[in-house]
Amino acid sequence: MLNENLPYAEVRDKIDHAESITILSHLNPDADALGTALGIYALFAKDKSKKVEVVNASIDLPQHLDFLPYFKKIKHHMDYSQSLIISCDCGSIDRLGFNLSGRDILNIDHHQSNTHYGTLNVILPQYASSSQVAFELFKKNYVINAEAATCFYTALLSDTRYFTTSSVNEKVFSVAQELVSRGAHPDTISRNFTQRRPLSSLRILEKALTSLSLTQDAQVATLMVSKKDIDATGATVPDMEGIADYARSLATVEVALFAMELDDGIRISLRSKNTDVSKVAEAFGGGGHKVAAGFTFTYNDCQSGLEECVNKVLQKIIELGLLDEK
Ligand SMILES: [Mn+2]
Repeated sequence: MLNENLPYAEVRDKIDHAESITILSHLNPDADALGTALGIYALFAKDKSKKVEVVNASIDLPQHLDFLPYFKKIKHHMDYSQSLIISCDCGSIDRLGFNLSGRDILNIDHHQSNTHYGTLNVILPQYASSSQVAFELFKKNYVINAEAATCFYTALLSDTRYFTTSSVNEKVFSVAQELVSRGAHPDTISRNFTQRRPLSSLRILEKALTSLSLTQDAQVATLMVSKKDIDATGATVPDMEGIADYARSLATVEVALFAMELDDGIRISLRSKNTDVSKVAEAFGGGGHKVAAGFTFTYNDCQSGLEECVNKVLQKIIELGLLDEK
């Protein structure tokens, strides 16, 4: 079934008129960002009439996603200066990591907080993943081959936490079914996605769990890892994805907060069961979804480090009265 509200003709027109295309996704990309970008890349990879590049500004990519078709094609700089930009899963233009002023941008996303920075914006917050948006947008006029289906399915599996989030509905399963019918293999993808993590990801999880503390009648859980922990385990930012989910899994916990002391600032990842944590992230200049959001404190904001940052976020959760609303 097609969604007739989508701008199929405008998208095809933009792509038809573009001599070259640059597919971008957000800094520190997750599986939805890269799966969506690589899935779109797969639609054009064999089309010799068009120059297409897939680029992400972060050097550290989640290496366990290297099973995605065309993963090795991802570059960290843009070669085309006049190309059509297709941005994937990225709520604000600065999170793409390049100067894109004056560029033609097709913005494909599902973040409620998206700032509509594109020249054409296809933002569907009711969809479970950006790959679902891309699949619905491209399936009318482009052949969704097995490579694209594999990428889009992986992205959907990841953003729905294996089909367990509140965004999962009948439509999500029908998209999954359409992707499987186009050549995505659920067993291979699940095995590749969940059973190839590096040792450093468990070592840093151990450090994070040791720091667990509960406040607000055990409704808020905090976890943190210091620069020292990160150095000692050799963990990368992608290794730390999903750590906040462990704290959220506790029966009493409504909001989980995970703080990472990184080189460029202290990154805060927020997860909740039902509380709207995107309001907290937005208060600090970040964004995200109702139950999964994040932002980064620069060291100017938080000179005395991790604990001060965590306290600021706890204060904000209380100040916004979020725990009372749920
Ligand atoms: Mn996403």
